[in-house]
Amino acid sequence: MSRLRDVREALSQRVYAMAPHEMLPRERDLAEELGVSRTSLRQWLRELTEAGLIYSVRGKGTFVSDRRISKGTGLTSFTEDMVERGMHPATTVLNVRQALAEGSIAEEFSLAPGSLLHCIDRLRTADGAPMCIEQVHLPAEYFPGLLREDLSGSLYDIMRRQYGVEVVFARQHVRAVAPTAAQARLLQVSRNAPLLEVCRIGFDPRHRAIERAVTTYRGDRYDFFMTIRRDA
Ligand code: 16G
Repeated sequence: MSRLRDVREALSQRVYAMAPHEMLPRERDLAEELGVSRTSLRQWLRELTEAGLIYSVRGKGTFVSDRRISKGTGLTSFTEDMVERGMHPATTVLNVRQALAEGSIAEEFSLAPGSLLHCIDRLRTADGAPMCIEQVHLPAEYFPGLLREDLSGSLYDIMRRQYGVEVVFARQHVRAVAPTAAQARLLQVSRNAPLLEVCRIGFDPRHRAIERAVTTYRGDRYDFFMTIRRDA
C-alpha cells in the first residue's frame, strides 16, 4: 500500500474513532499529526465530506457526521453496500475450513447430516474501520475448490463469476448480542458495546439454500430499516 493511501486510511480511521458531531482538530494540527501537506489534507477532507463522513459549519469547524450505515431490505452484499456509499471495503480472512453439516445447519440447507460444508470467517472493514465479522457456511458440493479462491474480496462476486450461482432471495433474522472477547478485539469495541447479529439463509433461483451467513455488526455503525404494511 502506498504511503499516500496509508495516510488517507489513517485519516478516515481517526474520523471513525471520534464520536458523532465531535470537532476535528484544526487543519494545521491535523496535517502535522498525519505528516502531510495541508493541500493533500484538504483534498482528503473534501473526499470524506463527499462520502458523508464529515461536515463543515461555517466559522466553526469540521465535524464528524453521525455515519451509521442505514441498511434497507434490498438483497445486497457487504461490498455493494460500502461501494454504494463511496467507502472502500476491505476484508481480512480470519479462518477457512471444512466442516460436516449437523443438526439445524444440515436442515437449513436440506442436506443429509455429514455433508461437507465450507466455512469462512472474515473481518470486514470500510475505509480501514471495522464494520462487522462474518461467518459463512456454504455446501461444498455447489462450490468445489472455493476455499482455494482469494476470499479477501466479494464472495458474491466469486459465487457469480466462478460458479454461476446467485443468491436471489433470503430469509434473515436480526438479534442483539454482546461481543465475545475475540469479537470485541476485532471490532475494536468494549465488552459492553451492543452488536447486531444478522443471520441470512440465501437461496438461488431454484430455491436451493446456498449460503448461511452470520454477520455481526458494530451496533453503533448500523441501522436496519424496513417498510411494513397492515394486512388487508
Ligand atoms: C452481506 C450479507 C452476507 C453475504 C455478504 C457477501 C447481510 C446481512 N449479509 O454481508 O450474507 O455473505 O454480504 O458480501 O447483508 P461480499 O460479496 O462483499 O463478500
